[in-house]
Amino acid sequence: MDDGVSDMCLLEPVSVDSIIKNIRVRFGKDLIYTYIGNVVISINPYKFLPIYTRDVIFQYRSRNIYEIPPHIYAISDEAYRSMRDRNLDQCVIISGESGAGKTEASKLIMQYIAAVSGKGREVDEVKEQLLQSNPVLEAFGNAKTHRNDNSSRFGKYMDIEFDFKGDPVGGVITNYLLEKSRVARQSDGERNFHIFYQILSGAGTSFLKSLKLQRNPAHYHYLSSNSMTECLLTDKENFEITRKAMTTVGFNVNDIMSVFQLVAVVLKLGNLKLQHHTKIDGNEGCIIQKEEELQECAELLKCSCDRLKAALTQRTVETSSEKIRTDLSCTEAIYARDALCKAIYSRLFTWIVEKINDGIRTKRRGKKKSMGVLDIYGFENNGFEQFIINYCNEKLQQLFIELTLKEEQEEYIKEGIEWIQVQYFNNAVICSLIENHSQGILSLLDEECLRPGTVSDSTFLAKLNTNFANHDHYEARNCKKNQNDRSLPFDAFRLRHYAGNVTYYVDGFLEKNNDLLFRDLSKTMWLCKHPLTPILFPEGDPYKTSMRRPPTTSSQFKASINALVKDLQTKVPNYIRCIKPNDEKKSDVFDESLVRHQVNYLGLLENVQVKRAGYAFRQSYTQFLLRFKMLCPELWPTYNGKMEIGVRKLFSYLQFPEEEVAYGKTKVFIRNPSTLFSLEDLRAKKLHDLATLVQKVYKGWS
Ligand code: AOV
Ligand code: MG
Repeated sequence: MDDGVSDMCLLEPVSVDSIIKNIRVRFGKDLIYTYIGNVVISINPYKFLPIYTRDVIFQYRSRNIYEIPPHIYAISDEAYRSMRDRNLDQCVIISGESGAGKTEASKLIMQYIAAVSGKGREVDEVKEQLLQSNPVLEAFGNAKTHRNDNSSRFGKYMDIEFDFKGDPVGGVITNYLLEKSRVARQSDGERNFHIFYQILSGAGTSFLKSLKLQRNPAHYHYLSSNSMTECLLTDKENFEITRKAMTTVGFNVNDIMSVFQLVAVVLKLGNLKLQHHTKIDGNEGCIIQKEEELQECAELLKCSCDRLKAALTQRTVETSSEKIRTDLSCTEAIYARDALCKAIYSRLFTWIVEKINDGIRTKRRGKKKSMGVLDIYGFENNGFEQFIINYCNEKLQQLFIELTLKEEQEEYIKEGIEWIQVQYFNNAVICSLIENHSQGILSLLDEECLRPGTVSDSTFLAKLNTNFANHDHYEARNCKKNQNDRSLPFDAFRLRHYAGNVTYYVDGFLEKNNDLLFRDLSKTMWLCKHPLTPILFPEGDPYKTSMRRPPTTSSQFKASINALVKDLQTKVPNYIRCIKPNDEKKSDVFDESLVRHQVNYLGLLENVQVKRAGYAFRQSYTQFLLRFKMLCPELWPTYNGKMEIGVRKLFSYLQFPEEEVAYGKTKVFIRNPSTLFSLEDLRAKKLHDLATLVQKVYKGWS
């Protein structure tokens, strides 16, 4: 029976077609994992497979990755042991498009680590907290989208910390940019964040009543702005899971109440009907119809109804001598209401992450080892948030290229190993187009946001067009080269990303990047007696006089992504590349052109070529000899010659095939992992023989 090859380095011939065929054959047999060296390629089965049981976990425990079939557990084990035994901090970088299986993969890794690491009351508690942080974050940060019923609408990096024995002692979660626009509006066929539906279908009647909520989601404007108004069957059960998980990760009854009060406030504020109103003086204004809902919001927020009403319908302009109140137009008031709801929800989300961190933060002192798991949102089409998400994916692809294609090849050349360069597409040029310090898209966006005068999304677009008219990866209808491209709208630009072309509509770019909230609103939130709002809106503190402008969304994101990349670079990377088999979320359906597209942009062919022509293992002559010189009588116990000569003597004594080894300027390179395993086996046997000998001698003496 043909199961394909488990490591694509063994493919003959190597081509995109043979890679796809191999993935297809394996997918047909539910073999969803395949290696390229130590990179795991995972294809989403969209069905339950019996490959994640405790038995399977224990099969993978402490085994070399080539001994048993490819699995995400194998790479988890490899990374875990390398961290525990060799003291090398690890990171697992999971990439792939929306719905490819990244989040599931990240959970499987955590499940594996929890199962194979030590036990004990304290350690078990930490593990439980780390695992239970997932349902909480998914309830508040995931939503049903066209591409994925449980799509992560935020990026997550979980750094798990271990003690010297390799037992988890804590962790830190970093979250990246929640897609908060979803709070107020979703595309047709998509849903708001899960928690809204969970609470409506899962909370008991009295709890709902205390939150002043009605059970029917269709009652809420934010949940019924499209066709997906229904709660799902699982929402009810998931509410219980979320609530329990919140308790496990350290939320007390009051915290939980506070969180749900704010969730309720968001739904209720979204329901406020704002109506155009012409005042007696002829000026335009806006009134809130049916004030009961407003009154209930004020009760939940513990603030005065009048103040809340004023903040939602008026604006105070402060000059040096006086305060002037002006009425907001109806459009402005709706904008302000939605902005407030988005701010409450996204800040609440960040607060939840911080709260979880308070619970799992390592209390122990001393040096710790760490393993980071990165699960970021997949590549997407369209507006500002997707632009930021795609920028992040470009950065991660760049890191992949740096570490697996570029550095690898550069090292062979540096070490003087004979090498034919494998060509690959380097996306550094796109990263630079986006983030270049003074002249990238992000800096031009910031510049436009801060520039006085009449600025708008179209002045921003015009600026991009002037700056990037000749850039190979930038296209816009107003650039000469694209003038006749009718597929390009006039109010958009297109980037040629490594993963394909994406058209971005500029509508909302400036506003979303500025992310400013009317001061009346932040001040009102700060003044509420609700336990969380003053924490969520520190800038509303009227005693704080600093009027410094908060950093823009994109500059915050850029800084946090660069910090992330820096952190990842200090660790040994492990890669999981997820592939989506079809766009219908169906099992057993393999859409060849969709897979081909992903195989191409993930650079799998180049990955195989570099790995195949390269060497699986390398080490400095000195370190290598230190470990293995005992296998050669001429070197053992002491050897004072040149290190490289020593290693050559060792291999000649052991009679390994010549093509298995290459000698660089400072390092020895071994082609196949099996050779290294043989060396390790020989060493283990030698150590055993030596120990037996020592025992005999000792017995002889005593
Ligand atoms: P994503 O994280 O890559 O998308 P998920 O991990 O949420 O994708 O996977 C999407 C869905 O595919 C899951 O809800 C499962 O139904 C199914 N699935 C994924 N992996 C497996 C597996 N190993 N076995 C069985 N089913 C699986 V996104 O967060 O949208 O970028 O933004
Ligand atoms: Mg996800």
